[in-house]
Formats: sequence, structure tokens, C-alpha cells
Amino acid sequence: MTFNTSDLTDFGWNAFFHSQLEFDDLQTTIPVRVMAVHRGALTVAGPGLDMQMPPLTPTAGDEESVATVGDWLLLDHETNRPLRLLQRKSLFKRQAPGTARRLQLIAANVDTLFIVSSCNADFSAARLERYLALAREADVTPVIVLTKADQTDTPEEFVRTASKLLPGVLVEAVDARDANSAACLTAWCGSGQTVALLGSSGVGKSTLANTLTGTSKIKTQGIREDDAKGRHTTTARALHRLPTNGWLLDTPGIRELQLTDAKSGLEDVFADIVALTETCRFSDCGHETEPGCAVRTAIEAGTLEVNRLKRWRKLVAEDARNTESLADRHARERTFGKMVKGIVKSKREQRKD
Ligand SMILES: Nc1nc2c(ncn2[C@@H]2O[C@H](COP(=O)(O)OP(=O)(O)OP(=O)(O)O)[C@@H](O)[C@H]2O)c(=O)[nH]1
Ligand SMILES: [Mg+2]
Ligand SMILES: [Zn+2]
Repeated sequence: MTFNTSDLTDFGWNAFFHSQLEFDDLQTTIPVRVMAVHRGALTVAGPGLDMQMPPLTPTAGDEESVATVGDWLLLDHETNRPLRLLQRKSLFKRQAPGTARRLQLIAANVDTLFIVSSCNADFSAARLERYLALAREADVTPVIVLTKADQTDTPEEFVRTASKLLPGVLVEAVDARDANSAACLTAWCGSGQTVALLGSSGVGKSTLANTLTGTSKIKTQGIREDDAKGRHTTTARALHRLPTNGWLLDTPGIRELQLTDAKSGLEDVFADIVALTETCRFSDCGHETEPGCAVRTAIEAGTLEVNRLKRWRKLVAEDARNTESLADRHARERTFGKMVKGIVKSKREQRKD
């Protein structure tokens, strides 16, 4: 065997990944984890290895075939060339910003998502619901971390509002600069665990990463006083080693998390509304003017907030739009791929003639 699996455990390796290895892989490859994604380069590491490599070229029609931070890759043990991307335990993805309508992979093989927001103007139920849907879609445990608890007299109000967004969701209010305050988060940071920090710029993701890793190596920067917005200080996604033997992924602040392919995640987060829609008199009820609408009855009774209904409608429409455009594009890429193959084949045949 070319590698020792117990050394790999330190990097988050487990039976899920090991079971994907063929006998030959044990002889000829070494598994490495993608530790960071920079513009145009990946940093990969494993026992006794730490190197930069170019990003993987995606397979036509499969935008998920590129490697993202947290992924496991098999390298040829002689040449260090990447041979295979291992199947993921979890994957966060979004519709990339801009007009290109690309899919962007955020991170793979994460066990817990710390959804970071602050007890200030950054706090938004609508934004938290997006992140909760992302986590539920990926089957990753979400923990809502409300930073800057030291800057408000009423952190418990923020906690109460956040707790209502998903039954049973864990919410912690902390001063991200203070190790004692952040100690409540170490329960998720145990050996072999990977925890990701996601949230807007300036909410304190890197501050928290410094506190939890016990260093001050990661750059942080003050926010704008007037609107509490951050300055996009972190520019790369990188895994940091935790003293508790887990890994913490710090990421750049996200301006807008556009959901894609998150239908079941949304159904989980808005299970209360979905349950109501199932009891409307008409199965195709639009919850507008139809008689016997359980959703409107709940709003009139005060058991469903009209704003929550609006947020659900918006997210479901956005997800459907983005998911459809992705499916359309994949179909187009496949057709294009076939066309190219057809041209190559006919040229080859012409040459033979
Ligand atoms: N008082 C207080 N300040 C905090 C807390 N968390 C973060 N800060 C401050 O908020 C500012 C922004 O923190 P960062 O850690 O750089 O934020 P970030 O989320 O990493 O931002 P980006 O890298 O731009 O995405 C810094 O000045 C931190 O010191 C907190 O809990 N309490
Ligand atoms: Mg940062
Ligand atoms: Zn209805």
C-alpha cells in the first residue's frame, strides 16, 4: 500500500471515502484533500504532502466534476497527477453571480455548517432561510451562529427570531473575538469533523476562525459603520486545522446566495407551509383567491406570517428558475458534445476515404 489510512484520518478521511477505493488504487494512488481554492489554483494536502495544482478540467455537461475545497482526490503516486475525484458526502453549490448562469461549487464533504450572521443590521430571516435550505439540501447539520452578541442589549431576541425559522435548529449567540464565548461551538469541531463558515462579509467568519483555531493568522477587518457591511477581506476558501482535531473552512463573504437544485431543502425549511398546501381544497391551489385555501386561513388566523409566505414563494420561484436553466444548459452542452464528436468522426472517415 502506498499510504497509511490512519494518517489520512487526521485530514477527515473515513470509511465513506475508503469504501470507494479499488484494490489497484491502494497500490498506485495517494488520496489528498483539497485544502484551499484560490483563483486558478488548488492547494491539496495529505500525510507528508502539500502542493499546489491547477483546477480540474470539468467533464462536458457536468459542472460538478471540478474539485472544490473539502474534496478528496486520488493522485498517481508517481507523477502526482489527479486521477479521480471521490464521491462526496455532501456538497454546497449555488448559482454563480452574474449573467453567465453558471453553477458554483462552494465546498464538499462538510459535516456541519455554521451559518454566520450578526446581531446588527446584517440579521435577516430571509437570508438565514436561504442558508438553512442549502444545509438541508446537502444533508449537513446547520447551526446558526449570531456574532456580535456583545454589541446588543437584546441578543436573546435575535436568538428567538432565528430559532423560529426551522423547528429544532441550533442557534448560538457569541462574541466571536472571545474564546470563552465561542467555546459553545467546539462541540461540532471534534476529530475528523469538517465545519464550514458561511455568511455575508463582515459578520466575523474569520474572527471566529482565529478564535476557534487559537491563532490570529487570518486577516480580519472592520466593517462600515453606517450599514454594518463588510469589506470582503477574505478572498479564498481555505480549511484551517482546529486544536480539537477537526477542520474549519473559512470562506469569502457571500453577497447573494442564489439557490439552485434545492427543492427538498426548501421543503424542509418551509415544511409548515408545505403541510398547509396539502390541505387546501384544490390540489393546484395558488393560495390567492381560491376557496378552501388552508394557507390563507392560517394567515387570517395569525398562525402563519404573511412575510414568511412571501419569502417561501420567492425562494421556490428562484430555485425553480435556476434549476431549470441549469438542466437546459446541460442538455445543450450534451447536444454540442455530440455534434463535435460527429464532426470529428466524419472528418476521420473522410480522411480514410
Ligand atoms: N464586537 C465584536 N466584533 C466582532 C465580532 N465578530 C467580528 N467582529 C469584528 O467585525 C469585523 C469583521 O470581521 P471579519 O472576521 O473580518 O469578518 P468576515 O466575516 O471574515 O468578513 P469577510 O472576510 O469580508 O467575509 C472585524 O473588525 C471584527 O473584529 C464580535 O462578535 N463582536
Ligand atoms: Mg473573512
Ligand atoms: Zn391554498
